[in-house]
Amino acid sequence: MSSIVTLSEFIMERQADFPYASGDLSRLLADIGIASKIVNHKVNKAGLQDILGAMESTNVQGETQMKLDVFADNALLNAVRWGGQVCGAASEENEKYFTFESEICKKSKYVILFDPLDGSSNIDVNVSIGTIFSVFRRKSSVGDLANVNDFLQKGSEQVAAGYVIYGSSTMLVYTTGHGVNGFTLEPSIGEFCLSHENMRIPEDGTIYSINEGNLMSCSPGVQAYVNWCKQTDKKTQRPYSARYIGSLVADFHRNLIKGGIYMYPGTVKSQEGKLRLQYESNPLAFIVEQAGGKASDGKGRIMDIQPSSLHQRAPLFIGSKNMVELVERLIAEENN
Ligand code: AHM
Ligand code: MG
Repeated sequence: MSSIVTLSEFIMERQADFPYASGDLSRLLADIGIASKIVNHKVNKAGLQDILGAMESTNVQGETQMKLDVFADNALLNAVRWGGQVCGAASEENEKYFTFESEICKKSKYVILFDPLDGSSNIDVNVSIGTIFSVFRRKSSVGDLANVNDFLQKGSEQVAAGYVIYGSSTMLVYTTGHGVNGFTLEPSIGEFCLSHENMRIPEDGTIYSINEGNLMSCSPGVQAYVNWCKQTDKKTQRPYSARYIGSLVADFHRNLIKGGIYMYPGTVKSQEGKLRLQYESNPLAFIVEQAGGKASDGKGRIMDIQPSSLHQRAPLFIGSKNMVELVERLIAEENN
């Protein structure tokens, strides 16, 4: 039997690859692993504990928050605040970012941004949901309080990013810019164990994921691409399969493994689409690029966008390299 490598063992092994690393990032990743186990526990029990249903409060995007969103948000915030490896945190569920005032936090080098429970409208119907996170080195001086510039950095500045999918099994997938690795939670021992080493996304795929109900209000380039996906062509194995769960982490995870493209384009009503650049698109973009894929807003690289506000949205085309390049090309052609 091959030996099992747990997330903590793997993180520690990898830290040894960087001789000057202080271990702070490793500890932060371990804290996130622990928080996600707490969230996982709650997600699995959701049906039993009457925790389902909308709370009174709505989040900054005006959407109804589910109770589990609040729980996951608190679990992550507490884990990173008490872990002491970040000087601040921003979450999709909160309008303002948090600065952590303890001496240990003020002396830390990093900030974290996260979407604590993405796809939460799916909780009620037992469909996979996820947590997404993104870590940056702070811009402000070590010892000071975090400020807004720490959170408004381009995705290309990320030092780590990852997601947890609460699905038929629970998995944590992350990158620190040296490839992508996936860990499956083994419930009997309560540990994430290395299950998907050095994940690579196929350059081409046969799956396209988009909320096609919106297609008529998408740009002609996006419509042209979706129509192309549906045409018959033996050589490119078309028509492709349409697969849309409506839960970004789950749609992304499937396409990462099988090859495919996920799209949330701008629409007439919402030019910038729906997804948030810093909480959703950037972290997944970092992962997909590290796995050999691409992430674009339809015109250029997601991770090159300079954010100007904390909850900014951007169109997203993410997945297999050749698929993303083709949709970019069709968008450019239609625009000319
Ligand atoms: P959320 O952050 O409020 O959960 O919204 C993000 C979710 C994604 O998980 C999913 O891909 C998308 O919204 C689905 O949106 P739509 O229902 O418009 O297709
Ligand atoms: Mg979300």
